[in-house]
Amino acid sequence: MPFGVGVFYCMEVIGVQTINWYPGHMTKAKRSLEEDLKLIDVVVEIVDARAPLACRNPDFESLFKNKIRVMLLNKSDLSSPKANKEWIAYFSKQGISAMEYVSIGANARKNAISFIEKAGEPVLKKYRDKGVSKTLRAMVVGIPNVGKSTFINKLAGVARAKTGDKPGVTRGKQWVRISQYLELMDTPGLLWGKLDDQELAKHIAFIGSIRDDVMNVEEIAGLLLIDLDKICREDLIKRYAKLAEVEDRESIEPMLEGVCRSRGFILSGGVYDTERAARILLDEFRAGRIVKTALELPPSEEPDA
Ligand SMILES: Nc1nc2c(ncn2[C@@H]2O[C@H](COP(=O)(O)OP(=O)(O)OP(=O)(O)O)[C@@H](O)[C@H]2O)c(=O)[nH]1
Ligand SMILES: [Mg+2]
Repeated sequence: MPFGVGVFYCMEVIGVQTINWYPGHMTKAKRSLEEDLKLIDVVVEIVDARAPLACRNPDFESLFKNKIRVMLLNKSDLSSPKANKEWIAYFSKQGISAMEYVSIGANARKNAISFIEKAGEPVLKKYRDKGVSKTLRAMVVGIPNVGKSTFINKLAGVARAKTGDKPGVTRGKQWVRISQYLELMDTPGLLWGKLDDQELAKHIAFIGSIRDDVMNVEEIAGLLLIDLDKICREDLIKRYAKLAEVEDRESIEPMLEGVCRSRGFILSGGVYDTERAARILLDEFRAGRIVKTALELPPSEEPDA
C-alpha cells in the first residue's frame, strides 16, 4: 500500500485498517475557505443521498455557524426514493432545509436555483430595502466526490468546473456565475483530521470519497459485501449468483471469492483474483449497478419519556 509521508495515512490495526484520508490540499483548502467566508451569503452543503450522516463534516459546524446553510441530498438517483424522503424529513425536523437532487441527467436546474435563492432571501431583502440589487453568493461545500462540481455545472448549464469519478478532482476554489444575481463558489472536497466513527468512515469509503490507493481495497470491498448482504441480499445475488452458496457471510475472504466465482475471476492454479473482484464490486456499487439503496437510515427517534 503506498504511503505519502505526511500527506495521508491509513494504518493497519489488528488486521482491520483504520480508514482516514486528510491530504495537504485539504488543510490548505480549509484555510482558504475560512478566508472567503466574508464574501459568502449562503452555504450549500452537498451530501451523498446514500450516506448523508457519514458525509457531514464536523468542522463545518464551527466554520459556518454564522451563515445561512442549506443541504442538498445529491445522487438521490442512486438511493431509494423512500430513504430520500425519510432523510429530508429527518433534516427538516432538525431545522435544516434539505432538498433531494440528481446533478446528472434531466433534473430541473430551476428548482435548485430557487432553493438557494429562497435560502438567501433574508440577505437579498436587506439590500432590496436599501434599493440595491445584490448578487447572491453561495459556497458549495462537502466531502470529496459527492458531486459539488457537477451540481455547479448543471446550474450553469455548461461545464465550467472540472469533474471526475474519483475523489480530490477539485483542488482550488472557483467562482461560477449562474445568473445575473447568483454566483456559486466550487470548493475542494473536505474531510477532517480523524474519522473517529469508523462505521461512518466505511460508508465514506464505499461511496468513493476516499482515494482507493490509500486503502486496502479488498478489505473495503469485503466489508461492503457483508453490509449489502444484510441490506439487500436478493439484489446482490442477482448480480453475483455464486454469493448464494457462501456459508460464512460475515467474513471478507469467502464473500470476495463468491464474487470471483460469479465472474470467473480465477487465475491459473485456481487462485482467486480477489483484487479484481474488489475493484469491480466497488465500481459497480458506486455506479448504482448492483442496487439503488441507502447505506444509512435516519436514527430512530427517542421514545417519549
Ligand atoms: N449518479 C449520479 N452521479 C453523479 C451525480 N452528481 C455527480 N455525479 C458523478 O459523481 C462523480 C463526482 O462528481 P464531481 O462533481 O467531480 O464531485 P465533487 O464533489 O466535485 O468531487 P471533488 O472535487 O473531488 O471534491 C462524477 O463521476 C459525476 O458524474 C448524481 O446526481 N447522480
Ligand atoms: Mg469538484
